[in-house]
Amino acid sequence: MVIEFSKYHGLGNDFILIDNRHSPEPALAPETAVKMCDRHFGIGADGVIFALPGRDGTDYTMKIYNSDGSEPEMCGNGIRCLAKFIADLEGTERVNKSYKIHTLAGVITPKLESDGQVTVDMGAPQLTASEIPTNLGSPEAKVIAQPLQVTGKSWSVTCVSMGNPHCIIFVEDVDAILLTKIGPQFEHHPAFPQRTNTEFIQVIKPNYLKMRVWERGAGITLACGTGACASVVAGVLNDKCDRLCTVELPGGCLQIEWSELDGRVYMTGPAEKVFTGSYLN
Ligand code: ZDP
Repeated sequence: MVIEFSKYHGLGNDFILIDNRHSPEPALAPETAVKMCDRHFGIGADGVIFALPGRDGTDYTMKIYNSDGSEPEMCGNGIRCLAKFIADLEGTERVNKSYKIHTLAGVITPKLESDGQVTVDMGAPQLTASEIPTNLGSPEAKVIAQPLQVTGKSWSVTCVSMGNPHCIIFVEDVDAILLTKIGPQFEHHPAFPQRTNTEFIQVIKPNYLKMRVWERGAGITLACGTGACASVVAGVLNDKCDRLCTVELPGGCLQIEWSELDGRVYMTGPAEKVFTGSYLN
């Protein structure tokens, strides 16, 4: 079988995009997505994203597989890529166009800006332990600067859901963190029944954070949009940063605002098409 695809990235967080507008069922099984994401034996990507028909009055539905075949609820960099992919498929004038996208984290609305960036209304963060989900503290309480034992050490963690789970840790020096060793131990810690994405954050200035991420189901990536949003929310909850903040990731910067007016998080960043191709399955 030949699978037509397009390759996009948002700050080096890269995705294989599939036109699946003809059916609500994704054209590929998760095992095929895993093979396509392999950087040596496949195309190479952090995930596979399908543009499916809209559900419940939305324009489109986004379905995503991580590179390990698991299915996350949401993907911030991925939805910016999806917005550009849809504009390319529709062949429409892009500027100021917004789309209502159905995701497992609710309706998310990306908008194409005149400078080529994409701003996404990511919705409101969820903060109670049961929503994240984590079994740290009581189910109805927020998890802010709670101690968690990992690698024989106590870390102060703050948990935020942007539809998908995030565990945020503020550190003095993000470059000193041994991500490949520590990341998996957070991801698979019994405190997180759905596993977790883990962000290490260094506060450079109140309006500028430096972040490194270990993603659930994908490992080290160059950027994580939902993670950048969750980190600014965590920074505000800990009085460490402003509500409007630049987040520097290994792949570049995102602008994040946790709006005081409506409580929603807005993310602005780039999304680029790299190539198209045919994959032989
Ligand atoms: O929650 C998860 O399992 C993540 N690995 C999903 C992907 C998140 C992403 N990096 C983002 O930008 O939000 C794509």
